[in-house]
Amino acid sequence: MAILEILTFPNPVLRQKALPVVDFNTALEKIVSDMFDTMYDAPGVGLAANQVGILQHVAVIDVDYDVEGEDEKSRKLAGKNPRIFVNAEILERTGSVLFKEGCLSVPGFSEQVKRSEKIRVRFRDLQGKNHELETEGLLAVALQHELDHLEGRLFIDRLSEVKRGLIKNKLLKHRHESFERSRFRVEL
Ligand code: QAP
Ligand code: CO
Repeated sequence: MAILEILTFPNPVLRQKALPVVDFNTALEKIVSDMFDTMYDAPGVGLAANQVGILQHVAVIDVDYDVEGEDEKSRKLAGKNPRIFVNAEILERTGSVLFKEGCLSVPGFSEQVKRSEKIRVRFRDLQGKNHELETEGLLAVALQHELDHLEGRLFIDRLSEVKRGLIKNKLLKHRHESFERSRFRVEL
Protein backbone atom coordinates (compact mmCIF):
# COMPACT_ATOMS: atom_id res chain seq x y z
CA MET A 1 0.00 0.00 0.00
CA ALA A 2 1.52 3.25 -1.10
CA ILE A 3 -0.07 6.55 -1.94
CA LEU A 4 2.01 8.43 -4.48
CA GLU A 5 2.22 12.16 -5.03
CA ILE A 6 -0.02 13.30 -7.86
CA LEU A 7 1.77 15.80 -10.10
CA THR A 8 -0.24 18.86 -11.01
CA PHE A 9 -0.22 21.31 -13.87
CA PRO A 10 2.18 22.83 -14.99
CA ASN A 11 4.60 20.04 -13.97
CA PRO A 12 6.57 19.22 -17.17
CA VAL A 13 6.36 15.45 -16.52
CA LEU A 14 2.67 15.72 -17.47
CA ARG A 15 3.87 16.77 -20.94
CA GLN A 16 6.04 13.71 -21.49
CA LYS A 17 5.01 10.64 -23.42
CA ALA A 18 4.85 7.28 -21.72
CA LEU A 19 6.95 4.41 -23.10
CA PRO A 20 5.33 1.06 -23.92
CA VAL A 21 5.58 -1.55 -21.18
CA VAL A 22 7.82 -4.44 -22.24
CA ASP A 23 8.33 -6.32 -18.97
CA PHE A 24 5.26 -7.79 -17.34
CA ASN A 25 6.82 -8.40 -13.95
CA THR A 26 6.37 -7.68 -10.25
CA ALA A 27 7.63 -4.10 -10.72
CA LEU A 28 4.62 -3.50 -12.99
CA GLU A 29 2.31 -5.10 -10.39
CA LYS A 30 3.67 -2.71 -7.76
CA ILE A 31 3.15 0.33 -10.01
CA VAL A 32 -0.45 -0.67 -10.73
CA SER A 33 -1.19 -1.42 -7.07
CA ASP A 34 0.23 1.95 -5.96
CA MET A 35 -1.72 3.71 -8.71
CA PHE A 36 -4.99 2.18 -7.46
CA ASP A 37 -4.16 3.15 -3.86
CA THR A 38 -3.46 6.69 -5.03
CA MET A 39 -6.59 6.92 -7.20
CA TYR A 40 -8.98 5.57 -4.55
CA ASP A 41 -7.41 7.76 -1.90
CA ALA A 42 -7.80 10.95 -3.97
CA PRO A 43 -10.59 9.90 -4.78
CA GLY A 44 -10.73 9.76 -8.55
CA VAL A 45 -12.09 7.52 -11.29
CA GLY A 46 -8.96 7.35 -13.43
CA LEU A 47 -5.19 7.82 -13.21
CA ALA A 48 -2.38 7.61 -15.77
CA ALA A 49 1.16 6.63 -14.76
CA ASN A 50 2.77 9.93 -15.73
CA GLN A 51 0.48 11.69 -13.23
CA VAL A 52 2.55 9.97 -10.54
CA GLY A 53 5.86 10.52 -12.35
CA ILE A 54 6.13 7.08 -13.99
CA LEU A 55 6.61 7.23 -17.77
CA GLN A 56 5.15 3.82 -18.59
CA HIS A 57 2.04 3.20 -20.67
CA VAL A 58 -0.27 2.27 -17.79
CA ALA A 59 -3.72 3.59 -16.86
CA VAL A 60 -6.08 2.53 -14.08
CA ILE A 61 -9.80 3.31 -14.18
CA ASP A 62 -12.78 2.61 -11.95
CA VAL A 63 -15.92 4.27 -13.18
CA ASP A 64 -18.03 2.33 -10.64
CA TYR A 65 -16.32 3.82 -7.60
CA ASP A 66 -18.57 6.47 -6.08
CA VAL A 67 -16.15 9.38 -5.73
CA GLU A 68 -18.97 11.55 -4.35
CA GLY A 69 -19.56 9.15 -1.43
CA GLU A 70 -19.43 10.63 2.05
CA ASP A 71 -16.53 8.50 3.31
CA GLU A 72 -14.35 5.66 2.11
CA LYS A 73 -16.76 3.04 3.47
CA SER A 74 -19.82 4.32 1.60
CA ARG A 75 -17.76 4.76 -1.57
CA LYS A 76 -16.64 1.14 -1.40
CA LEU A 77 -20.20 -0.07 -0.78
CA ALA A 78 -21.27 1.72 -3.94
CA GLY A 79 -19.00 -0.62 -5.86
CA LYS A 80 -15.46 -1.18 -6.98
CA ASN A 81 -14.55 -2.30 -10.46
CA PRO A 82 -10.83 -1.75 -10.98
CA ARG A 83 -9.67 -1.87 -14.60
CA ILE A 84 -6.08 -1.89 -15.81
CA PHE A 85 -5.01 -0.80 -19.29
CA VAL A 86 -1.43 -1.44 -20.38
CA ASN A 87 -0.20 -0.24 -23.80
CA ALA A 88 -3.76 0.65 -24.77
CA GLU A 89 -4.53 1.97 -28.22
CA ILE A 90 -7.76 3.14 -29.79
CA LEU A 91 -8.51 1.15 -32.94
CA GLU A 92 -11.79 2.76 -33.91
CA ARG A 93 -13.89 5.77 -32.93
CA THR A 94 -17.50 6.66 -33.68
CA GLY A 95 -19.80 9.52 -32.79
CA SER A 96 -19.09 12.40 -30.49
CA VAL A 97 -20.19 13.48 -27.00
CA LEU A 98 -19.64 16.40 -24.67
CA PHE A 99 -18.66 15.43 -21.15
CA LYS A 100 -17.84 17.61 -18.17
CA GLU A 101 -14.36 16.42 -17.25
CA GLY A 102 -12.08 17.00 -14.31
CA CYS A 103 -8.57 15.79 -13.60
CA LEU A 104 -6.58 15.09 -10.43
CA SER A 105 -3.66 16.96 -12.06
CA VAL A 106 -5.82 20.04 -12.66
CA PRO A 107 -7.57 20.14 -9.27
CA GLY A 108 -10.70 22.17 -8.75
CA PHE A 109 -11.64 22.66 -12.41
CA SER A 110 -14.08 20.91 -14.70
CA GLU A 111 -15.14 21.79 -18.21
CA GLN A 112 -17.05 20.24 -21.09
CA VAL A 113 -14.75 18.35 -23.44
CA LYS A 114 -15.68 16.86 -26.82
CA ARG A 115 -14.82 13.15 -27.09
CA SER A 116 -15.66 10.21 -29.33
CA GLU A 117 -18.86 8.53 -28.17
CA LYS A 118 -17.84 4.94 -28.80
CA ILE A 119 -14.34 3.49 -29.02
CA ARG A 120 -12.74 0.14 -29.68
CA VAL A 121 -9.48 -0.35 -27.78
CA ARG A 122 -6.76 -2.95 -27.73
CA PHE A 123 -4.74 -3.28 -24.52
CA ARG A 124 -2.75 -5.69 -22.39
CA ASP A 125 -3.44 -6.86 -18.85
CA LEU A 126 -0.94 -7.33 -15.98
CA GLN A 127 0.14 -10.66 -17.44
CA GLY A 128 0.74 -9.13 -20.87
CA LYS A 129 -2.28 -10.84 -22.38
CA ASN A 130 -4.00 -8.99 -25.25
CA HIS A 131 -7.62 -7.83 -24.96
CA GLU A 132 -10.07 -5.89 -27.05
CA LEU A 133 -12.94 -3.82 -25.69
CA GLU A 134 -15.71 -1.85 -27.31
CA THR A 135 -17.18 0.71 -24.96
CA GLU A 136 -19.17 3.93 -24.62
CA GLY A 137 -20.36 6.19 -21.82
CA LEU A 138 -18.18 7.15 -18.87
CA LEU A 139 -15.62 4.37 -19.43
CA ALA A 140 -15.04 5.50 -23.03
CA VAL A 141 -14.58 9.12 -21.89
CA ALA A 142 -12.26 8.09 -19.05
CA LEU A 143 -10.14 5.96 -21.40
CA GLN A 144 -9.73 8.80 -23.89
CA HIS A 145 -8.80 11.14 -21.01
CA GLU A 146 -6.17 8.72 -19.62
CA LEU A 147 -4.73 7.88 -23.04
CA ASP A 148 -4.32 11.63 -23.62
CA HIS A 149 -2.24 11.80 -20.40
CA LEU A 150 0.02 9.03 -21.68
CA GLU A 151 0.61 11.16 -24.81
CA GLY A 152 1.47 14.19 -22.66
CA ARG A 153 -1.90 15.85 -23.22
CA LEU A 154 -4.34 17.33 -20.67
CA PHE A 155 -8.09 17.94 -20.99
CA ILE A 156 -7.47 21.70 -20.79
CA ASP A 157 -5.58 21.42 -24.10
CA ARG A 158 -8.91 20.54 -25.70
CA LEU A 159 -10.70 23.69 -24.48
CA SER A 160 -10.94 27.03 -26.21
CA GLU A 161 -7.93 29.37 -25.87
CA VAL A 162 -9.98 31.64 -23.57
CA LYS A 163 -11.10 28.91 -21.16
CA ARG A 164 -7.63 27.35 -21.05
CA GLY A 165 -6.09 30.78 -20.33
CA LEU A 166 -8.48 31.39 -17.41
CA ILE A 167 -7.74 28.01 -15.82
CA LYS A 168 -3.96 28.41 -16.29
CA ASN A 169 -4.02 31.85 -14.67
CA LYS A 170 -6.01 30.64 -11.68
CA LEU A 171 -3.78 27.61 -11.15
CA LEU A 172 -0.57 29.61 -11.49
CA LYS A 173 -1.89 32.33 -9.15
CA HIS A 174 -2.80 29.71 -6.55
CA ARG A 175 0.65 28.16 -6.84
CA HIS A 176 2.27 31.58 -6.45
CA GLU A 177 0.19 32.31 -3.34
CA SER A 178 1.05 29.03 -1.62
CA PHE A 179 4.72 29.65 -2.44
CA GLU A 180 4.51 33.12 -0.86
CA ARG A 181 2.85 31.61 2.23
CA SER A 182 5.57 28.98 2.66
CA ARG A 183 8.31 31.62 2.20
CA PHE A 184 6.68 33.77 4.86
CA ARG A 185 6.65 30.85 7.31
CA VAL A 186 10.32 30.09 6.70
CA GLU A 187 11.29 33.70 7.40
CA LEU A 188 9.34 33.84 10.68
C1 QAP B 1 -10.50 11.35 -15.49
O1 QAP B 1 -10.66 12.30 -13.35
C2 QAP B 1 -11.90 11.38 -16.01
O2 QAP B 1 -10.80 18.62 -9.89
C3 QAP B 1 -10.39 11.11 -14.02
O3 QAP B 1 -10.84 18.64 -7.21
C4 QAP B 1 -12.45 12.56 -16.44
O4 QAP B 1 -10.80 11.26 -11.38
C5 QAP B 1 -12.65 10.23 -16.06
C6 QAP B 1 -10.97 15.03 -9.27
C7 QAP B 1 -13.74 12.58 -16.94
C8 QAP B 1 -13.95 10.26 -16.54
C9 QAP B 1 -14.48 11.44 -16.98
C10 QAP B 1 -10.89 16.23 -9.93
C11 QAP B 1 -11.00 15.05 -7.89
C12 QAP B 1 -10.99 13.75 -9.97
C13 QAP B 1 -10.86 17.42 -9.24
C14 QAP B 1 -10.79 12.30 -11.97
C15 QAP B 1 -10.89 17.43 -7.84
C16 QAP B 1 -10.96 16.24 -7.18
C17 QAP B 1 -10.88 13.61 -11.33
CO1 CO C 1 -6.54 13.42 -15.69
